[in-house]
Amino acid sequence: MKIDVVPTICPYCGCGCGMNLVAKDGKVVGVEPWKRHPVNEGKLCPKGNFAHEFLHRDDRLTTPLIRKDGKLVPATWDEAISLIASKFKEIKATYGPDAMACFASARVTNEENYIMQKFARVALETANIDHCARLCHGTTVAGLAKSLGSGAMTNSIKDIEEAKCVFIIGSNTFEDHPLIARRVARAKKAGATLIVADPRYNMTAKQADLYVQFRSGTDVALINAMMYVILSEGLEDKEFIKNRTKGFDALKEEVMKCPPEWAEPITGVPADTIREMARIYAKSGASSLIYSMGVTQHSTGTDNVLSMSNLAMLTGNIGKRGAGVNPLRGQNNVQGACDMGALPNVVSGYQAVINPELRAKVCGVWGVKDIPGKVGLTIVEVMNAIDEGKMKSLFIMGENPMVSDPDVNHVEHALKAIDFLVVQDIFLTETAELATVVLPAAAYAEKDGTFTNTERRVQLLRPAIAPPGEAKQDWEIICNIAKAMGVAGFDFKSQEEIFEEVRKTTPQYAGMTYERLSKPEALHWPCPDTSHPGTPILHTAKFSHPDGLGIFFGVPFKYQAERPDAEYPFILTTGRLLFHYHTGSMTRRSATLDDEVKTGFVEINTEDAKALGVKNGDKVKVLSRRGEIEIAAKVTPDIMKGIIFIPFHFAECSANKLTIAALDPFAKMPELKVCSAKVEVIPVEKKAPTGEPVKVAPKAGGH
Ligand SMILES: Nc1nc2c(c(=O)[nH]1)N[C@H]1C(S)=C(S)[C@@H](COP(=O)(O)OP(=O)(O)OC[C@H]3O[C@@H](n4cnc5c(=O)[nH]c(N)nc54)[C@H](O)[C@@H]3O)O[C@H]1N2
Ligand SMILES: Nc1nc2c(c(=O)[nH]1)N[C@H]1C(S)=C(S)[C@@H](COP(=O)(O)OP(=O)(O)OC[C@H]3O[C@@H](n4cnc5c(=O)[nH]c(N)nc54)[C@H](O)[C@@H]3O)O[C@H]1N2
Ligand code: SF4
Ligand SMILES: [Mo]
Repeated sequence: MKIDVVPTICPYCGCGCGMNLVAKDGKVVGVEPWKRHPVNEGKLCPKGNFAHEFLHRDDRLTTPLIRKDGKLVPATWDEAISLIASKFKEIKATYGPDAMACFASARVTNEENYIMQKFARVALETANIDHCARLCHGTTVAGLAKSLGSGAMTNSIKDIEEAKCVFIIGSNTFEDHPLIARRVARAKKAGATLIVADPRYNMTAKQADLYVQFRSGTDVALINAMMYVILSEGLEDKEFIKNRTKGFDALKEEVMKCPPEWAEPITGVPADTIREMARIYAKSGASSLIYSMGVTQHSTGTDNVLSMSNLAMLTGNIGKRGAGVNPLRGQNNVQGACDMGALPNVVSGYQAVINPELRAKVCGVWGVKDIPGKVGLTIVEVMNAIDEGKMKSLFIMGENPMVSDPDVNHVEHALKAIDFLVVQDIFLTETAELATVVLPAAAYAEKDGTFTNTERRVQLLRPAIAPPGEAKQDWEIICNIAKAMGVAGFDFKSQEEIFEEVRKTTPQYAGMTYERLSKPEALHWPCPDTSHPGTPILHTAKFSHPDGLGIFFGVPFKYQAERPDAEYPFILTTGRLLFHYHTGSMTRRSATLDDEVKTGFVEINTEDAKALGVKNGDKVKVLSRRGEIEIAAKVTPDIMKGIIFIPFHFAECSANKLTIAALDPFAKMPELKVCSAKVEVIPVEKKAPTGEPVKVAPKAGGH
């Protein structure tokens, strides 16, 4: 019997906590703290603590599966790879590369994402490569690129401790980024004021000194009114505005139309509360602004993000310690998947595909003449293109759109209609069940490679065990398909070899080596050469635009795409719970986590529930213009009147059967955080056949 303790990185959220996997006889039997890890200093949240439980489930995918006579049956790797290679070649020859698309994954390594986007661009010669960042911080990448020149968290996680004020808006940090929340709690203990603005009095709001409940979809109105207060009381940082920014007049013109009394009926926040939050934020000396999905997942998401940087620049709260604009990146490697160019408009290092010089540079390293120079389709656009008969093949690695995309009835229709669907995952997900070929991948504990966390820290994974059955590394599978198609440039022997190529094409990563990354501190990009120490704080002296200036934008308030009316009177918002992760493919297979919350529920405000005649635990029907679900009601005063909330983790009562695919015009982000819905009481005789009341998990929502 041999026990190994292997230091690696948590496979769930973007905090990027370090942890030790305890392996015995080829199995991971537990997780131990990594005490000196700079992100989490030995602490883990429940998902990290139980991150080994799904690894040895007997429903892990262990062989390729091919659909024969309508059924998925086991096949050899040779069969699977040669079928995929010949189908891809046939579809490319018949319909052209525009009829093909690939989805990369924020769950797998940088190297694997790099290979996926190279595969799309070089082997399929298609521009259609995207991943779930589209549904997540796509608007952050677009908005911060416009205002600051670069779309990432400006300060480090540890730096939050130095804030004098932490302003959290649209982020349930204590449930969704618990080890960043720990830094917020420490800042507060040291005297910082915590302001939380959110439509739900969630676990994070409960820690606040000032909690501001406001209506979903009204962020721009709230922030504009805060800036009105700041300007009319002379609280802006005049030196900073003069020396480091441009566009102030446009901002001022728009903001001065938005007094707090104007914002009050739109947001539902008393004008005096808006004044109070503006004063605390502007006067603290170092205010850290933290935001996440509540801000980004809107058809006005880019506008919302611009408002965040407007507010920070107006008060000089950027480029210094304890301050910053801090979008908390969601997935363990969503920052990295974006850095690696798993996006339809840029190759690795955010180099625009429409720029011939940048393209030529990358093509030089790849040894190819050219790659597609146009911007490809995004996730929702790919689903629409399938519907229109224009998209014939889709290769999905590590995503589960049948649960995570908006309007899943539409997604299901599309994925059933497409000619050739390949899904590469660790489990047979709702999406994999619709595939023509399913490919079994190795999970995080079975691989090396790197993840980049939310603060741009690039960290090394280390394998603790071998993959189950015949499952293979994601990078290896993609390279095998490319080689079977006869395409050169995919002859890699390890993730480290791939990383060496990443360094050549990606300026931000050029100075990193596996050896340098093997230290616990790792390195924050940009790290342009091997003597560079990395960059924990961005924009200290200048912004990333060519002239070094940050840009203000006057942002007029716009309502969401679908507003409540007599037929659908509620605003439906969606999001997450502490114990579950996205589509539940891993957390619902982890006994300890699954035990905490077994299924979904809809949060309804106590007064609304009374008016509807709904009691806590009643099964109700929730309907939108796109679909309907049956779900247990959780009656609570914690949610604002007129708003209902459904966690999107549970396929059997899927929030995304209801959500809307209305898109932000710049980032093509769907409006996952607001649509209109109605709630209907299910008459008693239609309840569960046993007559038993529907159980609501006791700890649902982390309360
Ligand atoms: N436990 C757990 N942790 C996770 C994940 C998970 O699935 N489970 N997923 C990871 C990923 S990929 C991501 S992106 C992050 C997301 O992390 P968060 O952004 O914290 O997650 P959400 O619950 O989607 O939304 C945050 C909050 O936005 C609020 N909100 C709703 N509508 C609005 C609005 O119009 N404006 C504002 N300002 N707020 C609004 C909701 O009430 C909610 O409390 O979490 C990461 N961490
Ligand atoms: N209504 C609503 N919908 C949402 C959101 C919301 O707030 N509300 N949030 C959106 C956001 S922010 C996000 S990020 C998306 C997430 O959407 P998805 O990325 O589709 O969700 P996940 O469940 O994380 O799916 C990842 C898949 O990768 C698999 N996987 C894990 N590790 C590996 C590996 O090493 N290799 C391979 N090949 N596969 C692996 C998992 O089993 C899982 O099936 O959901 C979005 N959808
Ligand atoms: S905070 Fe995030 S990275 Fe850390 S243990 Fe929890 S899920 Fe894992
Ligand atoms: Mo996300």
